[in-house]
Amino acid sequence: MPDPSTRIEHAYEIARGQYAELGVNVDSALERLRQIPVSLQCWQGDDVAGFEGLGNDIGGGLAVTGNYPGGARTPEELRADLELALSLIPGQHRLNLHASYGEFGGKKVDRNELSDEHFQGWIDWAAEQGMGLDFNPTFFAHEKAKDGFTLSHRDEAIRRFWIEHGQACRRIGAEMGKQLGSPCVTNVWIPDGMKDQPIDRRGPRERLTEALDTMFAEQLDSAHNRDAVECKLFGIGSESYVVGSHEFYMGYAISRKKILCLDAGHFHPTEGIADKFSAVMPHIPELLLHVSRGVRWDSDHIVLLTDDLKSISQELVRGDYLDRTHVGLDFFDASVNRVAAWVIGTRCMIKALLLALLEPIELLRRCENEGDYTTRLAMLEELKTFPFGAIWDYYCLSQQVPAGARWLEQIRDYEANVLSQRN
Ligand code: RNT
Ligand code: ZN
Repeated sequence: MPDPSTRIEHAYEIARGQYAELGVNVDSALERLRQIPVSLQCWQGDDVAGFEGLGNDIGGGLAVTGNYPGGARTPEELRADLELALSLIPGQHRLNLHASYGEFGGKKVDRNELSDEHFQGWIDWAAEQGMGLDFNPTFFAHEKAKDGFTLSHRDEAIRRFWIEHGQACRRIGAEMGKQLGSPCVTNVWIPDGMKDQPIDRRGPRERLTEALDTMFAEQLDSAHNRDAVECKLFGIGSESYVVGSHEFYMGYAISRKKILCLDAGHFHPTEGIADKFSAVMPHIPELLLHVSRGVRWDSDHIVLLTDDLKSISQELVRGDYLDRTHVGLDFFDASVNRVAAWVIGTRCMIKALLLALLEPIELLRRCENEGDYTTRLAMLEELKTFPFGAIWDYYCLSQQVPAGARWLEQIRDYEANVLSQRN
């Protein structure tokens, strides 16, 4: 038996030849893949709890289910968990932080008083890791969000409080981007909405428009901070009306030149986001993705290599949108090892991107342009049994991360030695 790396290299050479027969240059596909950062969501590590001492009462219609032991309780633990996850994922990636993950040194700092000093620990750590940061104001898990409204609240003082929070977060994002030399995408998602039959759908949307305009008024260098807005169809407790709906934010992003964030779980269950990229991209500067997996509802299951995920990456590659797209993950599952959750989901995201980069796009496009839909269909099916796994294993090997399921051994060791000591 040859040693695993010799076997992987050998299989790679054969697979590479097979793709080359279709005109696919595997080496350039891998080179391109290396340059696509995926932004890992910090909140998978601790069930969206954050470090403000609020525990699991996150509100906003967000539900984390499962009680697998070992969730991170401190910034140090979360960073250690992330370091392990990152060491098992090929490529250079980013971390997506929420404002509730600041380091407050035991002091009570309210959301409108946040500043970059509360995130310096994260910035320093990210610099050590050579990774960029993305950011999110936290418009939930707070006394002033309890009645389901934040930026669109009818009470001017509450609105003002959340506007100040957003303003503070944009400045923090800019500081992160400046210090790390890589623009921070600061994404706004608010839970605002109503459970049952609203009489006034107009008022909250007008107030939200105004609040966002005020929040975004300060000009920040786009080399440091870029603003994104995230829409949603409905949430738990906002089934009848969501202020920041798709139409709302699409109009907002287009008219204000903001990044539109499409979360894979934020539409009707049979509606995929992949088809939307080419519809919105002619009108917006950049796209942010929250790649997620809804099972029957926006359940934020761990991302797997599903047809939905494959379509998302195919559309990014086929449409040549990668340069204008920020790929972020948004899932949180507390029913399995949380570090493994990051590794599984992120590796699947990267696998899907690789699969898309390995498509014989020119050949498929030629078939389509010639009206030969028979070949197009036949080829798409034939590609499903191409030796993609050999290319993936080689990519892992070349990025010094375990190929195959061997990464799990390290998670098991960590669980036995570190996670099991937490309670
Ligand atoms: C909620 C949105 C939002 C959150 C994170 C934690 O439905 O998807 O992106 O998941 O901010
Ligand atoms: Zn999201």
